Amino acid sequence: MKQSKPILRALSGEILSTPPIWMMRQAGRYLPEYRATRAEAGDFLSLCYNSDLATEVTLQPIRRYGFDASILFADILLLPQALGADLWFVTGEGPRLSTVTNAADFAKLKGKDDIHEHLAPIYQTVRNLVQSLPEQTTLIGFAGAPWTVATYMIAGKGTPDQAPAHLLKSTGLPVFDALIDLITEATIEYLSQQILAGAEVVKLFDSWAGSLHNEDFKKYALAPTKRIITALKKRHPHTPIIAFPREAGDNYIGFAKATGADCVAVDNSVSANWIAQHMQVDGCVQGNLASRHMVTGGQNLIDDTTAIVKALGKGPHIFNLGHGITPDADPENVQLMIDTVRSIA
Ligand code: 1CP
Repeated sequence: MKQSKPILRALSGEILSTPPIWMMRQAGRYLPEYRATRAEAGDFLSLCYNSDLATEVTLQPIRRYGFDASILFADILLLPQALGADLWFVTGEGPRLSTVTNAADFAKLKGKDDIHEHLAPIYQTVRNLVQSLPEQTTLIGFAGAPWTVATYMIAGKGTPDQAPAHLLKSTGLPVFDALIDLITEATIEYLSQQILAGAEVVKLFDSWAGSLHNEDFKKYALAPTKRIITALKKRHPHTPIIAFPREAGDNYIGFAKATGADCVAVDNSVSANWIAQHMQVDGCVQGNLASRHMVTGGQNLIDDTTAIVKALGKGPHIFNLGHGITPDADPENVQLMIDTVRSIA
């Protein structure tokens, strides 16, 4: 199938003279219009579940910057909530969830097919976006990868080292494995519904993959990702999938081939030249400008942006940050990044 949207062309392996661009967390607190809509919604979760307002914030960065992709406005923690976990956000601190640390906690969770009523507003947001996005803009759906989602479900919050999840893995393996299994199966159903609603690409965020090593990486980052991709490809063979095993280091090498991902997103702990040499040989890559440039701007932003576009220009590439843009970013630096990328061609 010949694609015309730049992101879909890059994902199919085409080398474009100017890489398509989008940005992780492109709808977010650095934008005044996002803060206004969030205030109208009341709080972050109400914003996620209000399809009209979630559509609005998804469109805001597209209107302002004309990114090549929009990413559905939602959160990776909505799936645990759909599975029956309590979820709330503490202002200034982040997410809190009821914890899963033993068989009794696990038994209270719902099944993989019981999530859709809870997630119906998210599918509605996807349908709204299909109607309202510009013709050339690709719509990306997403979910958290099982390990990353499990770290939040086990600890009940974000943790710097994912210690509670590692502890359950070593002291309560049957519960840990059952949880990974349930999240894996539910994620297949969740992403499948996003695709049926109109998501053209889906992305799996494994933000904490970097804390898994050796066999653990294979078992809990690589294998669940492969299982999700294999199942989705069976149902939706033409939908490209981006995997993001953040801070995987050497484990990035061969990840696309081993999992069937069409593209691997890369953080900024590795250099663009390293990515070109070790990863782009297998296909499309996405990344990897340090998000701090969106705060600091200036010539350093221009230089690093230029270096990435040049290093990855000989293969299929989607320009992005190495991680999400932070709330203290200056919206003008985002424009400077885009202008720099588009001036290189
Ligand atoms: O307005 C606010 O105060 C909330 C900030 C916020 C936003 C804008 C959160 C809370 N989530 C989101 C949206 C979001 N989250 C998107 C929407 C699309 C976009 O990119 O614009 C996406 C894709 C996510 C994904 C997500 N949520 C991840 C994976 C990516 C990553 O950043 O590593 C993770 C780990 C989460 C959990 C989460 N949600 C929110 C916060 C503050 C966190 C991190 C908690 C922690 O510190 O561990």
